[in-house]
This record gives sequence, structure tokens and C-alpha cells, in this order.
Amino acid sequence: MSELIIWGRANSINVQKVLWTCEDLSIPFTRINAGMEHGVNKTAEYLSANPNGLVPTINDDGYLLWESQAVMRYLARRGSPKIQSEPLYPSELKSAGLVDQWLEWNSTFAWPAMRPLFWGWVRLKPEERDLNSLEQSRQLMIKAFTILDERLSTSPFVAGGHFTLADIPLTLIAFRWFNMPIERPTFEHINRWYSLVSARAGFIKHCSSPLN
Ligand SMILES: N[C@@H](CCC(=O)N[C@@H](CS)C(=O)NCC(=O)O)C(=O)O
Repeated sequence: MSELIIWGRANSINVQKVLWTCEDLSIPFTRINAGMEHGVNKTAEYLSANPNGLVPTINDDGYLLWESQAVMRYLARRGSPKIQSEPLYPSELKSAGLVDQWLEWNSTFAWPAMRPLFWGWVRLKPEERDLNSLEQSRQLMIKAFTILDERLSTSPFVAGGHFTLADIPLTLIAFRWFNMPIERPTFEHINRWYSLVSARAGFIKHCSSPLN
């Protein structure tokens, strides 16, 4: 069986979700740069693997898959060479349902709330910034983090008592939140959780470089 291939630039939040998942599962991989300044993702070859022309895409011994959170679930179900006493994606129905709930919430609420703020501060030139849209995005993030903080006031991790896939995208959003020059209210429970999740090897190795 050949090594897992991950296409995607290392500074992409969606690629980082997959890299961190691999680290937690001890899955070896080769990453090929694609996207933005690296190109590749609009070539005919890439588009035949992922017609969206977005990253990440994986090739697992000929099996092609895209959509970062589908890839995370696939890898967690595919299993790990290491025994997992606290599975990233639990098989028990209700525990898995909670992981799915928060992953969906990340895709439909938290990341859409954060994206304009992130792009505005990190990827756009000062003269390109729309300050109203940045403020709207910051307010939506306060709403999202109020919901997350309430959840974390009664649950050690996002989907329950241990670290799961659901913690990964939300940690990446929190990292962006804490590293932009914005005004931030204090979220006590998010702070407690963030100090734990941001100390994990997968985050430190693949997700903690300065934002760019
Ligand atoms: N829903 C998709 C979104 C993928 C996506 O938007 N990827 C961005 C990077 S975070 C991308 O490919 N942008 C174009 C580029 O990098 O050239 C997923 O979760 O995989």
C-alpha cells in the first residue's frame, strides 16, 4: 500500500485540519503543495481529482477524496496504527452525533463568521479592507464564541469528555481569533479549553505558524 498523499498548501485552514488529524492518528503522509501561489489546483489533472479546484484533496492508494471534514472522518474511521483509547471519531451513535453536530456547526456558522475577518486582516492589503464587513464578521464571531463558551462551560472538550475531530477546526478558528489585531471579549471556558488543545502535537507541528 502506498503512502497517503495530501495535496494542499500548509497555511490553508482546511489542509491543516487533515494534517492535524494524521498526526493524532499517527498516519504517515506526503504533502504536495497546491493552491494560491503554488498553483496546481487549477490544472486538468488536479481538477479530474477534485472538480472544485480547492484544497485539500487526498489520494489513499488510488482512492480520491476531497472536502476536509469528510477526509477527517474517513481517516479516523480508516484507523490508526496506534491504539486509541479516546477515539477521535467515536463509533457509539450519540457520541458520533455530537462530533458531527459541531463539525457541521463549524462549516455552516463558525467558519463563515470568521472567514471575512481572517481574509480582511491577514490576506488583504490595508487599502483593500472593508472596515464595516470586518466589524460585522467580528460581531458574528462573538456570537459563535458565546455559543462555544457556553458549551465548554459544561463539557471539557467540544463534543464531550475527550478530544475529538470536533475540536480541530474550532481550535484553528480560535488560533486565528487570538492572533489578529482585534478587540476580543474574554471567554473564560474557551481560554481553558484552548490552553489544552493548542498544546497538542498536531497543532504545534502543523497549525501554529504565524498567520499568512
Ligand atoms: N469545503 C472545502 C473548502 C476548501 C477550500 O475552500 N479550500 C481553500 C483553502 S482553505 C482553497 O482551496 N482555496 C484556493 C486556493 O488555495 O488556491 C473543504 O473543507 O475542503
